[in-house]
Amino acid sequence: MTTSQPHSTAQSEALFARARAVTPGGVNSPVRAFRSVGGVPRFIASAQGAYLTDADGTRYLDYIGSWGPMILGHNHPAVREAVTQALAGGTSFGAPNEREVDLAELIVGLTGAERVRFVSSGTEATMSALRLARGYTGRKYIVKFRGNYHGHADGLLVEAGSGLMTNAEGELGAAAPSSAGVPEEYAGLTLVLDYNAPEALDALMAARGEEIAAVIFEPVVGNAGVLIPTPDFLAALHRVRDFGAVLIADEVMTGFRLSLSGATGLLSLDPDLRCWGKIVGGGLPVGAYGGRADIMDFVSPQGPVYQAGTLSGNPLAMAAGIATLRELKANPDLYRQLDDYATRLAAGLREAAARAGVPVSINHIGSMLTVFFQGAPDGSVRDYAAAARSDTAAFAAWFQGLLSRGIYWAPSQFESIFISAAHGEAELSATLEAAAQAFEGVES
Ligand code: HOZ
Repeated sequence: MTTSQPHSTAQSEALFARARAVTPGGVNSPVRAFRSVGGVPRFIASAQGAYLTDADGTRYLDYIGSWGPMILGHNHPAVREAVTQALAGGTSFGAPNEREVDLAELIVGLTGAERVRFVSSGTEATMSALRLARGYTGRKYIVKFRGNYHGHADGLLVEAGSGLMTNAEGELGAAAPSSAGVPEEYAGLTLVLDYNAPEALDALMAARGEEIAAVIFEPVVGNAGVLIPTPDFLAALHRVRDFGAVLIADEVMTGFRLSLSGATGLLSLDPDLRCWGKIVGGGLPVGAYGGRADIMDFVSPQGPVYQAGTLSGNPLAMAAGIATLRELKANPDLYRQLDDYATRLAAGLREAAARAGVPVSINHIGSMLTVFFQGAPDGSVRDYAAAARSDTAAFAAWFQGLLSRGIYWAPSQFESIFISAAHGEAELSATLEAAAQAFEGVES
């Protein structure tokens, strides 16, 4: 697996050409287009365990895991069985069903949230949670952090992370770090601060706390690459409630991934509301938001804040989510296993990079990890500006070196990788061997 091979990409190239004719940029989500790393995006034909197979029949060891939800590995038998069973009973009702209650009870039991509302994506979850916070407080302004990404709702595409950290040509920061089409009046209601800067947050709250409806944050950032919060920053986040602001943890990536109770549980946080996605749907399109009953009861039809959706609580998606959460609940040791894999992966990558003379700084927590191509000490990349100092050309060369050796890493410097239960010893050795060779091909 680790020999660099000129895999055929003819089928992916042909599909990409067809896709470009009918879809903007040939993809349905920007990072997938490989623009910041170059080359042909692989069109995936199937996925099993820790592996993806593309349209040309090449098998890749997958570190994206659909950007998080495939924590059990692709096509896990329990999830497949649950979806198959649900399918026999119909695909959508637009009416209440028992599985919604089952999944909500599971989430409430695992996280301590008192009420949950299902939607169909993480973007819908954050957008709805913010409307709720505004309805609950009667205030207009929200606070977010530079490089945090909370989906693509207007007002959240302000100094955002993920695909917004690179422009179409993959150049860092060359495009405005927000989107065209967002009226400045909306963006003006979003106040942006640096992540891990508790003094700035305290100062803003002291000056304008009475105007702030909500502070939304990634409890561990995945969308600027992995950034880990400092205890001081977490303490400052909790102080925003002294001003009546609603504290919203965006756990779309971290929920049920960093622990059974997410980053919130792992880091002992106590947000008012949380947003989920990814794992909650076991790989099917689901998002959710939930938290304190007195706030959640402002949601329609109980309260005056409107939010609705025909596909919310979809029976197939609920079935996949229930099966995934039940598996996780039945195997709590999995989190230790994932952390052990990631810790050994980080150590091996550090060693290999040092041998090749390539400066890297690795951030890792649980099963999330980013290799920043820069010489800062490990753990010191703590905000957007620090992440942005990475050498994206060196990252792209390393990414291509991995891909040609059958390892599918996240195709951007500013994303996390996600490890699954299906990643074992063979996968770890293959990755470290390929990574060492790929580092040799990076000009430093
Ligand atoms: N923006 C997502 C990662 N932060 C990628 C979504 C996708 O391409 O599926």
